[in-house]
Amino acid sequence: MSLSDPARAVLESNDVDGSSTRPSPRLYPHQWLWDSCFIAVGYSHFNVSRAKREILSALGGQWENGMIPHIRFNPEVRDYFPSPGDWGVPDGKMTSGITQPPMPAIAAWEIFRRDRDRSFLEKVHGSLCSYHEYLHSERGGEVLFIVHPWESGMDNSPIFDSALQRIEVDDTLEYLRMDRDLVDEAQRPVKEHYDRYMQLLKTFQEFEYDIGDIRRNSDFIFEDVLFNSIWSRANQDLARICREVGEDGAEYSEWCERTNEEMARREFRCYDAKSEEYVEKLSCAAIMPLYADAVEKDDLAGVLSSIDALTLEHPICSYGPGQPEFDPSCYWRGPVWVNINWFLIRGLLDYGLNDLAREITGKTLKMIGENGFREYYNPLSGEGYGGDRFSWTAALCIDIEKSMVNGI
Ligand code: 9WN
Repeated sequence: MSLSDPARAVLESNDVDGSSTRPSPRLYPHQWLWDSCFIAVGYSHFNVSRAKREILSALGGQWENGMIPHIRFNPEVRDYFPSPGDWGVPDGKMTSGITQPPMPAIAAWEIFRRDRDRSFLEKVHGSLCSYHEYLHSERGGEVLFIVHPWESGMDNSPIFDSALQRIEVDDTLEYLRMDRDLVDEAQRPVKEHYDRYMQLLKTFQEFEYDIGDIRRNSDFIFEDVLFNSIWSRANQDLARICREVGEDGAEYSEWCERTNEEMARREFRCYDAKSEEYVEKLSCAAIMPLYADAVEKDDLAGVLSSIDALTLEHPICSYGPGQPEFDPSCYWRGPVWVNINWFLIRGLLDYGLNDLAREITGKTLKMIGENGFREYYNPLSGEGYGGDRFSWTAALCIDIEKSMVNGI
């Protein structure tokens, strides 16, 4: 039975106002940046104008300096933590003060592939360029740094543990989490992590969101391979968008090349830019260079062995089994996430590794079919966890099912 119909119903039921979507009805009641990009990819298959509105709404939160925030708050919802007040961003904007993996150009290109509507690209092109200019000039150029684990989207991945440990937490730090009332505590980040997430928000406010000051003073400055692989791919897509609207996108292609070269030179390892140490832990970030087209065809052995090491009954783990921090039920410390499987399937197809792509596609759809549109899943049992009726799981399920039908 096709999963696309129930998936579509999930997306429609999480619709807020015809132009933005909650990632999950109760746990995440606002609009998140990379979630909306995945959601738009799903919508592009059955309601392309709704897909466009989702992206335009996410871009609507863009700051004057080009940064696109990771959350756009719905002013009518008051019971989510951290609230706009906790972020204290300049000019009282109703957004968070950090970004997320730079997916908008990728989503815009996916939408364009469905209906070839250049006027949509013309509408988003300026905003996408200023976002990329911001990332390039403010976040390090070749390989970008992130200033909070939330920017990676893989919040409590063990790859961030030692960087987070450096952060000293004020005695005065007080906050009230709500996620633990909605989801089993054991499946969410622990208090030690939350304290540090919140301490970072205090640091940002202390430096009035000036990224130069934050770079010099904050204890968390991290160069993540997932974020950078998406950055690279987004530059390829932005170059294509530029060409479609009659502009020269060569600069973005160059940025993509340079990021790929530098990631390869670092053997695709994440880098703690504060302690100046490579992170040797195996996480799902290791598969992302395939999506960025950053791996030479002759050098595929390394990434294929990472895929193998991340594969249990239900591929693929967000963190490698066998390492001490692995936990099959805790968020980004082991569970399967459908967006990561989607990146992997796309990357494998780009490299012509169709058999493996087909295998992972089949297993992903089976897992969703048996366990519902959940936020994340146990890689051993397939049990679903976290938010229910999770939007990006539904959206990407539609896209994955389509690619299956189209014959991989
Ligand atoms: C913080 C919305 C977001 C995703 C992230 C995921 C989780 C938020 C949280 O939910 O992060 O941004 O409260 O934990 O880790 O990838 O975008 O679905």
